[in-house]
Amino acid sequence: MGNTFLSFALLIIFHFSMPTSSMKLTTILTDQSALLALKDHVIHDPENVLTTNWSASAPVCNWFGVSCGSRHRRVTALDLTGLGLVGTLPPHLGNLSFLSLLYITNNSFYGRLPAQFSNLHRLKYLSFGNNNFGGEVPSWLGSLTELRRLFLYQNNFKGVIPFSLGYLSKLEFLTLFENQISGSIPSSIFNISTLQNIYLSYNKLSGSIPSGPHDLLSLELIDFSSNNLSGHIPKDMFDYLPNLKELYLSVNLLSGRIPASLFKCKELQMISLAYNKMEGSLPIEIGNLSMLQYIYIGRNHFEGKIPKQIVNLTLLVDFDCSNSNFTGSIPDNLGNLRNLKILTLANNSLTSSRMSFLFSLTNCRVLENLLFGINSFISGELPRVVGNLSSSLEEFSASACNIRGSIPSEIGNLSHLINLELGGNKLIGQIPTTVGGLEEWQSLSLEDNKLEGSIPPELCHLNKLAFLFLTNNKLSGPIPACFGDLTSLRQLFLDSNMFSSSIPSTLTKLNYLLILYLSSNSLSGPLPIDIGKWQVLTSLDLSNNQFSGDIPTGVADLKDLTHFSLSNNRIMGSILESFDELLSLEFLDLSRNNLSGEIPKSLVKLRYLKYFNVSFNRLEGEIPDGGSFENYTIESFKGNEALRKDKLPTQEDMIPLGTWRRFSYHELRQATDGFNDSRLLGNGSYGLVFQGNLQDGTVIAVKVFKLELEGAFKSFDVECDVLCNTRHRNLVKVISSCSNDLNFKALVLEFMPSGSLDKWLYSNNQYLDILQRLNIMIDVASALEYLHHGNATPVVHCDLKPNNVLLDEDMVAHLSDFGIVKLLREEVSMIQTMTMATFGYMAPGDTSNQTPCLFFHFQCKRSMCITKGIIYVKI
Ligand SMILES: *[C@@H]1O[C@H](CO)[C@@H](O)[C@H](O)[C@H]1NC(C)=O
Ligand SMILES: *[C@@H]1O[C@H](CO)[C@@H](O)[C@H](O)[C@H]1NC(C)=O
Ligand SMILES: *[C@@H]1O[C@H](CO)[C@@H](O)[C@H](O)[C@H]1NC(C)=O
Ligand SMILES: *[C@@H]1O[C@H](CO)[C@@H](O)[C@H](O)[C@H]1NC(C)=O
Ligand SMILES: *[C@@H]1O[C@H](CO)[C@@H](O)[C@H](O)[C@H]1NC(C)=O
Ligand SMILES: *[C@@H]1O[C@H](CO)[C@@H](O)[C@H](O)[C@H]1NC(C)=O
Ligand SMILES: *[C@@H]1O[C@H](CO)[C@@H](O)[C@H](O)[C@H]1NC(C)=O
Ligand SMILES: *[C@@H]1O[C@H](CO)[C@@H](O)[C@H](O)[C@H]1NC(C)=O
Ligand SMILES: *[C@@H]1O[C@H](CO)[C@@H](O)[C@H](O)[C@H]1NC(C)=O
Ligand SMILES: *[C@H]1O[C@@H](CO)[C@H](O)[C@@H](O)[C@@H]1NC(C)=O
Repeated sequence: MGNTFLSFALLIIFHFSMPTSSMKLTTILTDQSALLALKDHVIHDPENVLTTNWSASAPVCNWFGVSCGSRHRRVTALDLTGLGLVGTLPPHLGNLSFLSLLYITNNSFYGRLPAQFSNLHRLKYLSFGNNNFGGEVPSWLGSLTELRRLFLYQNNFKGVIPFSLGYLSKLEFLTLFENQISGSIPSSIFNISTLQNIYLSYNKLSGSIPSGPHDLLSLELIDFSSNNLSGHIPKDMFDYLPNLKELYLSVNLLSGRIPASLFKCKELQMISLAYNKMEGSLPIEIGNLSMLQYIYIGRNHFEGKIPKQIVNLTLLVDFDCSNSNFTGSIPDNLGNLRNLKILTLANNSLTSSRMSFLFSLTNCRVLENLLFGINSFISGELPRVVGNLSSSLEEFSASACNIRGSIPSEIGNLSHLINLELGGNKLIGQIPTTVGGLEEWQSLSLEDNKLEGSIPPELCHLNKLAFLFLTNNKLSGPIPACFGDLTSLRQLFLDSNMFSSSIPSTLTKLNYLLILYLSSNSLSGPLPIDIGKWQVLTSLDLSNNQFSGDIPTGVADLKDLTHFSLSNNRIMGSILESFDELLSLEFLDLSRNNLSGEIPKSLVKLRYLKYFNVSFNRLEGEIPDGGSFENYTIESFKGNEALRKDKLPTQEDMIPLGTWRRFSYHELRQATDGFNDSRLLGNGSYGLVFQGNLQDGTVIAVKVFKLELEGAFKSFDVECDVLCNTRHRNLVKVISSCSNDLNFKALVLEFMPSGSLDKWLYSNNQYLDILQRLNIMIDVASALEYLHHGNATPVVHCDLKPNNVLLDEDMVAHLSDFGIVKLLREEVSMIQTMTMATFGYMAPGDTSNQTPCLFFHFQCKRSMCITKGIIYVKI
């Protein structure tokens, strides 16, 4: 206020006393008051720049960030970049009529841009980048026709790109990335013949790219990536962009082929089309773009071969064609690409005879990342020549490529390797001892192979190793005691191997361990007494071993633990009261041990606990009440003879009521148009199945039991019993049941949109390929395996046939119709299994001359049912 008044007073005095130079002074004072207005609008000035330096007693032209013209002394530039200022911009700045540069970059200004700025007709350089400005991108920007650079990036601008920007006929840089701008790209901006760089990435732009030809001789960079652009890239887009060097169109919804006009851009150094829906091949003309350094075309639907012309691109640094549909062999002369640093071929259908491409790649002496995993047709052994790959190699990723044979010891030569991925192959033999030399190693993935022998102690030298994945191999021997030296370890997966002996006491030295999986081995002995040292552990799975002794009290110190399984061991003693301190727990499985005593009441405090299982122990007393315990079913507690059951949910409530949606007869009637025939999906052994549409749009299947049939009541009970007590991805899920005493009983089931397997097998117009058949087979076998072994009471389906196998939208099979299952309760199991010794299931032979292509067959032997999926495929 004071300043403004003073300026005003001065202004009047000068007006009267010095009339000749009044205009000049007036305008200098205008500039001063505009800047003081800005100072007033700044509410936070962390470096006190404006507060201390912008003083009315000093000439404006000496103020920090201000430059003036040498003759007229008017403010020509205001650069306040990176001062951490917070506030708004006052309209007064629109009075700085000589301003040619206004840089407000890297502050925290907010609010809208005042329309008065449209008076700044001399502005050439304008940046509001990296602030919190909002509102629409103003269309008056189009009147600042002297603009060369317009930077609005990293703000919260909304709305569309104004068509008027096309009037900025001298614009060279248009930079709008990281805003919330929507709508389509106006064709007008391609009319700006002076444009050099357009950055529109990370917005919400949609629609298609304006069609060409765009006659922009200066244009060097187009960045439209990370938007929602769709449609084809216009054919003529690149017709007259002879100087284009960088093209970024990745992460959009673009479709169609790469337009031929692109290959006219001989200066191109960067092509980024990744994450789109583009198709067709990578044209051989790619080899003509001899300046190319970066090609990113992964995550599209490209197909065909990688053109051999690619090896002419001698400047190429990075080539990524991953996650597409490329076929044919990997070129054998990629070694010509002497500048290649990153080669990503992963997740295609590429082939290579004996991995011959690796020999040539040894010539790429600066190669850092080589990824060719998930190419199931590669196959062959890993040649010893991998040891001759570039010594700069940091990543070698070849998972799921059908690699056979053993890991060559030469891998130990790759002294800068950080990440090695060879999971999901068919590797045999031992882990080579030479790995001990790979001091930079941080991640080693060898899971899902057939590696054997013991872990070489040399592995313990890798003191940067953070991730070790050895799951599902045939590794044996003890866990090396020297593992305690791997102090960087964060995740250790040794599960599903043949490790024996006890957990070495040194393992608790691994203070940073987050995940430890040791399940399904032959480990024994007590749990580490100082288990509490694993202070940041979030997941601990020790299930399916022979661990014994008590649960150490230190467990209570594992405050971050969310997942804890000790299932199927020989753990004794009681469940510690202090488990109630493990407040992060979501999953706790103590089933199948020798635990005794009571379940501590305090466990009800564990409010995130979603899964709790103490079944098959020797627990006694009452099941605690309340908290998350309200949600557990009998499954969690069964097999504990002395556990008092009166509090347990009754059969009707077996799926916790809270999670059930209740339906009235009326609702179901409405959903199925009064059980209309047109809604009929099928006819089960004891009921009709209707499709129902609930008012909220959910589609359900309603199985209405034919109560007039003898056995239907029992069937309802049995089906309820089975479905309510079993949960498996390949069983049809029950949503609710509805029963009004005597005359209506129904089950509300998950709707399976793809119908029954029967329908698919005998249809003339629907067809399942071999892979789908195999998957269905596996799904059904998994369901049976679960029914037979996954529960205390084995369940035998007894009516397995294609029309009881239902398919969801992803063609995952779900077994249904449990109306005549047999529950092999312990007391009768012997007798029943005897009679079932030759029991088998087979789909009824068909009547037409079309042989069913899929049979199921399994046998029950002794007290165990063994599931054997046998597929007869008709060719
Ligand atoms: C204001 O900053 C400018 C540029 O850094 C400097 O030359 C001038 O001396 C400063 N004035 C005051 C009063 O601090
Ligand atoms: C803005 O700040 C970022 C991060 O501190 C920095 O990288 C960038 O160069 C700055 N921009 C300008 C124009 O100073
Ligand atoms: C581009 O400029 C030409 C000539 O200046 C004009 O006729 C045309 O309408 C403009 N197109 C767009 C989309 O602005
Ligand atoms: C992207 O566009 C599609 C249609 O082309 C639309 O369905 C989707 O909602 C859009 N996504 C965003 C984030 O705007
Ligand atoms: C690409 O190069 C080949 C030979 O080097 C030439 O015949 C062809 O015309 C070129 N294609 C284009 C589109 O320039
Ligand atoms: C790959 O090609 C096959 C057959 O040409 C097609 O069915 C499949 O959808 C394609 N996959 C992708 C990811 O484009
Ligand atoms: C690739 O280079 C070779 C030799 O330098 C040349 O003969 C061939 O024509 C080039 N191919 C293309 C497509 O440019
Ligand atoms: C492989 O690529 C396809 C198609 O882009 C993608 O859907 C799939 O998730 C990828 N698989 C992996 C394991 O990345
Ligand atoms: C029981 O489960 C329901 C549904 O999953 C959930 O909303 C509720 O919070 C759970 N109750 C407790 C006490 O955990
Ligand atoms: C110019 O800016 C406007 C606000 O946009 C003020 O209201 C005017 O007082 C100011 N003019 C002068 C001469 O300072």
